[in-house]
Amino acid sequence: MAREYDHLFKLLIIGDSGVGKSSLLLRFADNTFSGTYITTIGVDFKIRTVDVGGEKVKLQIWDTAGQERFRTITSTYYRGTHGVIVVYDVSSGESFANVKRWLHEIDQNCDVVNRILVGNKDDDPDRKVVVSSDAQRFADQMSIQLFETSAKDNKNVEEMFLAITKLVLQSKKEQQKKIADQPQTIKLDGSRKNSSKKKCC
Ligand SMILES: Nc1nc2c(ncn2[C@@H]2O[C@H](COP(=O)(O)OP(=O)(O)O)[C@@H](O)[C@H]2O)c(=O)[nH]1
Ligand SMILES: [Mg+2]
Repeated sequence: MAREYDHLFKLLIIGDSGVGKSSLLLRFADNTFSGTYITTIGVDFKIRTVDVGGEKVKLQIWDTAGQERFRTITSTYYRGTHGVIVVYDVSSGESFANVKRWLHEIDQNCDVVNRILVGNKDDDPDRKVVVSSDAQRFADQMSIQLFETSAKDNKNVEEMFLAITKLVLQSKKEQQKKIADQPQTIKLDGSRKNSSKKKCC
């Protein structure tokens, strides 16, 4: 029987309330969009399996269920996370200004994690206040890839999720290679080095 998947990754979507996190998840996982505020999607996460270069990657994507209103997310959400999607709304300067706080929160909870920056609601030029070039400059400074998306118009959503998936897959392969290249040493006391609690994955 064919294997269900080759890799299982946990992704997290964070950012200010109302920027469209739940909408991005519903677009990607169910290909639907609702014009109303999505207070809850009924479950903590959604699953979608994607193909990356012939490998099946099962994504478990967690939504924050409204706790982002308090501008902080409990550290249990971050546990075991491979990739974090940080979302702002291109029609809200405040949500863009808050990206720094969200990045800081990731740093506090994770030693090693892949990140991607997303400017959502990029579907109405009249309402756009976060200029692409400013966002791109900030993303470059932080060494993060930037995607401008619209969950409403289904613009760049697939591309963005695939990009973070590829980053996570690449990190996993680099890590595996590092381990394979290391000389084999067995510690007799069974202790493990590097058992930092903060490490997300
Ligand atoms: N124009 C536009 N509106 C969007 C988009 N994504 C979400 N919204 C709307 O923004 C509001 C908040 O979306 P929601 O997904 O609940 O945001 P969350 O609080 O970050 O999860 C809802 O009214 C959505 O319909 C988008 O890409 N374009
Ligand atoms: Mg939501």
